[in-house]
Amino acid sequence: VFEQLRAAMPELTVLTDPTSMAGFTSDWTGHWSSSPLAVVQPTTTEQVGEILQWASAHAIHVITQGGNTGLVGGSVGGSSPHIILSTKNLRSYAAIDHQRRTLTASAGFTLGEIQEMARSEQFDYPVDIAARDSATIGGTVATNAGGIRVIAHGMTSAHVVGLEVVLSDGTIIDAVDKLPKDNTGPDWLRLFIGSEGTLGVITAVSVQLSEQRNPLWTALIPVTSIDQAIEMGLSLAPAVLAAEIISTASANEVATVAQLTPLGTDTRWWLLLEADCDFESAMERIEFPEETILAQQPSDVERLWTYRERHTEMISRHNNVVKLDVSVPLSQLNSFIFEVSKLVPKYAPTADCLYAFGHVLDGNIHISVRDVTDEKGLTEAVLNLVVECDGAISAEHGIGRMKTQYWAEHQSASQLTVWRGIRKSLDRAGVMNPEVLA
Ligand code: FAD
Ligand code: LAC
Ligand code: ZN
Repeated sequence: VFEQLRAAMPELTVLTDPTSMAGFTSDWTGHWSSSPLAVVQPTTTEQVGEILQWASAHAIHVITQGGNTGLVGGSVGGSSPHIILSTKNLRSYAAIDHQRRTLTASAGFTLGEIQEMARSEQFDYPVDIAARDSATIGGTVATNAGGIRVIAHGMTSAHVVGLEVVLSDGTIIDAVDKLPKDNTGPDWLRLFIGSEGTLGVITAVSVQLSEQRNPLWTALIPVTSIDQAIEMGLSLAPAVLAAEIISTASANEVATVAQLTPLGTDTRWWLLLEADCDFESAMERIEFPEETILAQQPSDVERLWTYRERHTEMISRHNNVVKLDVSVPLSQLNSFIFEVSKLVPKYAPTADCLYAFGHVLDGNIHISVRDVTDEKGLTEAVLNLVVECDGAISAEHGIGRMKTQYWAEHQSASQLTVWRGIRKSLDRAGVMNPEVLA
């Protein structure tokens, strides 16, 4: 079946042998993998169009893959015949429009590269995640990535001002250069933000840039409870630029991996707080405990962030890990984590197998559990608790393969009908990541 594709595009990279495909066939967690017919690496939007037309004609599923850092299994395929369409080589265009303060780039640039381009012109692209040097700008839009600066700047969706997308019938929709004021009908292109490869391939993105807001101080503060962390963070809003919670136990596991000094053990939690008010005015509102670690120089800032940012990597070294990413109303976060810690021993050897960390002021907590003996049981039990709290079963990672079944069971019939109608009208052949959000 590839002859037609190869004949139409002799210059297209089509990998079919298992060794060259190996870097694409397992996701970052190692939990999800697939055996694609091929990995294709287009370099232009037109090539993406031809590939999709060809796949639709042959009923071959298309799994779009950016940096392959997604944590919910959406970037690899299932058991049906599929190809992986890697967007990493879509790198032909990147430019800043100074007048509008926007940056437009092909989908394959990494988030880190986009941040750097913005900074080099004294702007800021304020979406930030630990996977910045691998995740693509297209992938961050496709997942509506959140991360460590949402509290100050919002999710990816807050910054997207234009998109170029290709539908499965090969149609190219070029709306990358939209005017800042364009109210000509509903903005249905925004449906592609967070669509996880199910509606089409995002080939280029235009984002609004911001003024740089740099922290005036960074501190790691011992706290006795999640509620205390929330109270401290809220007392400084809107100067807060990041507010992240980690437990002493998990930070000390990171310390071992990253060769850092362990944190004191007299407290259960630490709050990593950054703000752009001066520290003296912060002290008027917060009573910083004596053990607070205040960064004195840039290398300290980096060190304090290492305790937080290397959590996902450290946890991935364990076996049978379940990673859940949820949010609940702030007022319920403390009790939610307490309830989760009570149910963990039913699905893992001990309560110590739980790692709870994350973007505390967003109500977004990452629940990871190692050595899980009943993955489905644990996942359902935690997600049921989330639903009871009127929370969201995905805060920022998306639904992917991992949560699709649970998601479908908890959508109302009318919500599912609307979603399936949208999907059918944009992907008539039904080939775009069909097992995700299904
Ligand atoms: P991939 O993993 O390749 O794909 C993810 C999904 O998007 C798939 O369903 C895929 O089909 C689809 N997709 C990708 N590119 C396109 C495209 N161009 N067009 C259409 N569909 C596409 N996420 C957060 O939100 N916040 C965090 O703080 C955060 N921290 C992380 C830290 C680590 C260490 C790691 C490994 C991951 C983290 N993530 C985080 C998750 C991940 O980095 C994000 O979901 C990221 O946006 C995925 O980008 P990607 O290019 O790697 O996409
Ligand atoms: C983080 C990822 C797991 O915040 O979202 O580290
Ligand atoms: Zn996160």
